[in-house]
Amino acid sequence: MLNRRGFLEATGLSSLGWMLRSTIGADNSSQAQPIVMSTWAPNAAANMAAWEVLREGGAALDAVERGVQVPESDPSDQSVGYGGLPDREGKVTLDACIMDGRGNCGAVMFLEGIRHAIRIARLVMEKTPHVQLVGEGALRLALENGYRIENLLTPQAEKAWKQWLQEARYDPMTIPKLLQQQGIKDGNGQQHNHDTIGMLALDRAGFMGGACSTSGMAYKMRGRVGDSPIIGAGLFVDDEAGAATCSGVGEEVLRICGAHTVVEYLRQGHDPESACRKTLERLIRKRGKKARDLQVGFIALNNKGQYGACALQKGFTVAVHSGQGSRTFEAKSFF
Ligand code: SD4
Repeated sequence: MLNRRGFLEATGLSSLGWMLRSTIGADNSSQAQPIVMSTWAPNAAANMAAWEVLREGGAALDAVERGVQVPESDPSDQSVGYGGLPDREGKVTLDACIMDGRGNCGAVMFLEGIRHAIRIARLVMEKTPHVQLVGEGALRLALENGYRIENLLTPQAEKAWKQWLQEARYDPMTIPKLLQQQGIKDGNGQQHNHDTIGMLALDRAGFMGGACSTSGMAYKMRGRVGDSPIIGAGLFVDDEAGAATCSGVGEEVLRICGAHTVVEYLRQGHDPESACRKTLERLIRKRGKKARDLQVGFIALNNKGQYGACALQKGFTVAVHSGQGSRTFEAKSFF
């Protein structure tokens, strides 16, 4: 199946593509200033990998796919890919999605044994007529494309799971405390389990891309899928407005179609931080006092390259890289 670029080349429409690009692109100039941003400050390393692609004039979609693979391969990152904390049955199951700003997207959920879930999400996008593949079907696509099954459960993650089993109490807000008691830090140096990577990018041609990858909430029920691989919840990208992604308790993000809601606020003219804040206000209105015990953090990048973030609780950090260098900051929060 042809991807968008292949289609444009094959049909001689690439000049039309260029015209569209300058009409709907980042700032209506022929060259945008590339930029990449990610959930969680320690993902600055992932941004660097994405930046290598952007700096060379590469596509935002390729950049985010490259960047997200960094934590997917990092055994000390306990929320993503290899080394991710397992479900309550001791199995590591991965969720990921990828999207460009023209509505092309792909996702995998409940994928086992393949560390680079993001690559399989891209295969779904480019090699199938579908957007989402789950479990065995997603695994089959990976195997048909040359991937091999590997054990993603590291000894450290297994040890943490066995300790958790002693009480076996699932509560997204107390699990971070448990990990803290166990002295377990993830690869991001964070002592909690909300470390999904969500990455957004704007490339030189003015196109946007986003990717999100996670092992989900630690000790979840078998088969549980959160927000991260759901287009519109964990990630949404639209060249006409901007892009958003998030980290935190997926059930809460799903209730408000989080990332899509942020992008719609961008479309209405809100700056990125305000778009994230308005979306969280909606969550707070729906959840009332319960919101005080939850963590959700959004990041947003508009098609002019402006960015922002906001979270329910303190401690949600963000990493940004552009031609001006690297920056990390803590998002403003409600509580
Ligand atoms: C989920 N949003 O599966 C993810 C959790 C998360 O780091 O952010 N984990 O609900």
